[in-house]
Amino acid sequence: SKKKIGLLVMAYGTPYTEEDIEPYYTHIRHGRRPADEQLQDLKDRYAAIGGISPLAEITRSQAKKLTNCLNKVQNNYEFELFIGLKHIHPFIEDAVEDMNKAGIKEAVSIVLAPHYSTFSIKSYNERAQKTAEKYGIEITSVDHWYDEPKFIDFWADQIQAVFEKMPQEDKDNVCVIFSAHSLPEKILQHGDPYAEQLSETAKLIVEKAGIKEYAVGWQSEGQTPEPWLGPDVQDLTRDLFNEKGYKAFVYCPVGFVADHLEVLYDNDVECRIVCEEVGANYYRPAMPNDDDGFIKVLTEVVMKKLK
Ligand code: FEC
Repeated sequence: SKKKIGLLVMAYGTPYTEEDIEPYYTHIRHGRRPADEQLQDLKDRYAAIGGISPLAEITRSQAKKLTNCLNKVQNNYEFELFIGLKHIHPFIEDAVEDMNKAGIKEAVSIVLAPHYSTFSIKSYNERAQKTAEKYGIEITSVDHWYDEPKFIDFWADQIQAVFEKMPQEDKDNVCVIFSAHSLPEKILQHGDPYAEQLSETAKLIVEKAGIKEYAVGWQSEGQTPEPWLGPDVQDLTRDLFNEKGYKAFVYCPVGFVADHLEVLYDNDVECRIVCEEVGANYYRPAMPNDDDGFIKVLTEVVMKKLK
């Protein structure tokens, strides 16, 4: 008979209602309440993408489809899904507690973000492990999957699809900009692999898709006085335009896996504005979301970890 195993799918989380925005933002800021104008600014950005983010629904759908797919591709395990979020309920700790209540002793975890950083994946995994230890649950954690061949293929295909629909003039003068969420520059002092992993993802996609001109940048940086990883994608767009006169930019926020605020606002609103300023065309391939091809990527990553 099949062995029961927990599947802990971790993701960032998003406010479910407007009232959730303040506690959510406070949690992101490690318990420090944002100033009124910062809070208003965030509320305005959510309003600009339609009120609340589609992320909650997308995360749920990705996790459910992954569970179904895992239960289809093999016969040794029966995966039981638990969703744990970083900044809103159900929190990572809640998910592990629920695992314990369900009698789970062994689990595998994956974070819905491809690149490893001490600020991101490490903190998700540590929170899960800490709670798991309390209950004697053994969790095997996936650390990263930024170079998974099917993941590279997925983005290469998405970019090709965008190229195919472009007018020839854009195709001949296009630059692809790869990006991930910026982090404080100080992570580099501790040998954090985050920046290298983003470069590697970009390089692999470029090779696979036969892209001629590309650049790597960072986006969505925080509002703190310390330096953040750069160049920021907006500055980068202006610089690239001034140097090379590109007629089109294709934004690939490969550090994210869903349509959410950081993509729908920071790319689709803010980067588009810069493109309009300089007179270039804005393109962004579809995000992975719950596309079957992307679910296969995650399935393969989890299965490899169990072997
Ligand atoms: O609700 C939505 O649709 C958007 C969800 C969302 C995702 C996301 C991904 C990442 N973040 C990462 C790091 C930071 C750091 C700060 C920070 C701030 C915010 C704010 C919102 C927010 N993040 Fe986020 N992030 C999402 C949402 N993030 C809202 C607060 C307002 C703002 O700054 O825009 C800075 C904290 C500070 O101020 O000190 C650092 C990283 C990722 C990608 C990896 C992952 O998904 O875990 C890294 C999705």
